[in-house]
Amino acid sequence: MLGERVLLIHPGIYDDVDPRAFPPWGALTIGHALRAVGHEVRVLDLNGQDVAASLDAELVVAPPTVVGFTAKQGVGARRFRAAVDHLRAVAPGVPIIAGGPLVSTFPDPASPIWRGVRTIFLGDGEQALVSWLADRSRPAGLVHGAEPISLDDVGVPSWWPELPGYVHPARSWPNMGVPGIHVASARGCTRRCTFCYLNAQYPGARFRFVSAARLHTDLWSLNSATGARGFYFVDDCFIDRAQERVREFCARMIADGAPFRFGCDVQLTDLERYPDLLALMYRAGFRSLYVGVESAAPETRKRLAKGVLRAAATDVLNRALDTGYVLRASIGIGWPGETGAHARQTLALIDAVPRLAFDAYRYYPLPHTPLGERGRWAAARARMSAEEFAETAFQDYSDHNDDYSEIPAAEYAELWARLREREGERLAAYFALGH
Ligand code: B12
Ligand code: SF4
Repeated sequence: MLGERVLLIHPGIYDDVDPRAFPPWGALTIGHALRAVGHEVRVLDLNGQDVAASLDAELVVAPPTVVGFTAKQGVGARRFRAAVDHLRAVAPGVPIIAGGPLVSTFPDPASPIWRGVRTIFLGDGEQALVSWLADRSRPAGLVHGAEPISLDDVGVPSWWPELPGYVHPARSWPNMGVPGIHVASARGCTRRCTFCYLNAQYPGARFRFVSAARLHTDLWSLNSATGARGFYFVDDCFIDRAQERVREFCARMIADGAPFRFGCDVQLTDLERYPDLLALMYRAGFRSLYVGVESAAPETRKRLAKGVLRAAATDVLNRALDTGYVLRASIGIGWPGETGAHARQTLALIDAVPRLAFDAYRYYPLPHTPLGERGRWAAARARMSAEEFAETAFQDYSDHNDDYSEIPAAEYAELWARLREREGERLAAYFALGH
């Protein structure tokens, strides 16, 4: 029964500048679970690679008996389709399966997006895939994932021999000043912003995490396997509601003499309410924070359920900067109900905090999210054919925009151009900071 040769593929995006910026953690955690029960696992990250040529080379080196994809919206979905179509042509007998966030967004196995795919898996893949491989009938269609009983069973695995290639030099990590790597140590989030994919996540968006003790051990293992001394958490959420895990993790790192540097996601309300926690995190080695600002207008923030600030956002951001952190934020426009005045409030916040770096995007309504199910675009989606709806999987925040706001088109174009211009300036300044 055991001993399958499983090839796990991350279709990736075209990123010629830095194709090894993010390890394919979904594939690596599943690979960890499959290896533990005796399967052979190889992971292929196609980020920045030619899809067909890379697949052909892999099929020669190590022909798999099962191929599994991490499927994501946008460019990743286009490359996923290209890879599936290629495999169907050159290796028609090999069963193809898929998991990842795109399954939560498009859970109908009959959707054209899954053409040629035998089974799709909703949610956490580790146990679901182990059970599926153990079942000789290899059930087709939709399989509901099962959460690992504890994420400590998965941890932050360092088994993949290619991980050292994802370590980037100190100059890539402003304010951290050590060679570092992006890592994933949790699932879900403590919040429920109305635009967020986590509302549609299966089996649930409950915040689950690798314990402080296990994380501490695994980061030392990663350090010895890769040489990384900086760890930037890609987790949607690092601060648990009771702050037990984050505080225990900090205590362990302080006891070790704070040998590593860290970055993680936070919310504006965290910066406002927990200055003592930020100070503790700083002592433990945290230096870089990614802030989910999204908008500065209170009306928009309320619609997005981003939390209410009592102090001015400018003061909140400046205080964190003065504590010694560098901040990079995610900031969008085109929100439902947003007016030109609201978007200008966001631009004003950016102008008022010159040290704030940020990534700009235009709102895109994800299906099954509270905001994405409102109004005219949800109605328009309901009228689409299955083919047309599947095509929307290829759209994402960066390259597709129907403008869902109340801002007149010309003003919207101008505001977006201003946001992009500032984004470019701030990111350039951010990376020029060095260490
Ligand atoms: C880091 C990250 C990135 C990195 C790239 C990371 C990389 N190499 O994977 C960067 C910054 C480049 C990036 C870019 C984008 N991203 Co992104 N990203 C993330 C983030 C924050 C973490 C991913 C991660 O490592 N998770 C940890 C691992 C352990 O979880 P996982 O991959 O989901 O894997 C689990 C399950 O999904 C499942 N699973 C995964 N693969 C497989 C395969 C099989 C066979 C099975 C059975 C199960 C299975 O099992 C795994 C373990 O339980 C997620 C949010 C999140 N928390 O997941 C968003 C997320 C994946 N990104 C998303 C999006 C939309 C994008 C962009 C399109 C956005 C944009 N336009 O800029 C781009 C382009 C990416 C693309 N594919 O086209 C969405 C996907 C939405 C969707 N419904 O598909 C997410 C969910 C966030 C969101 N805002 O909605 N992203
Ligand atoms: S804080 Fe981020 S990950 Fe959590 S619900 Fe809001 S947008 Fe989603």
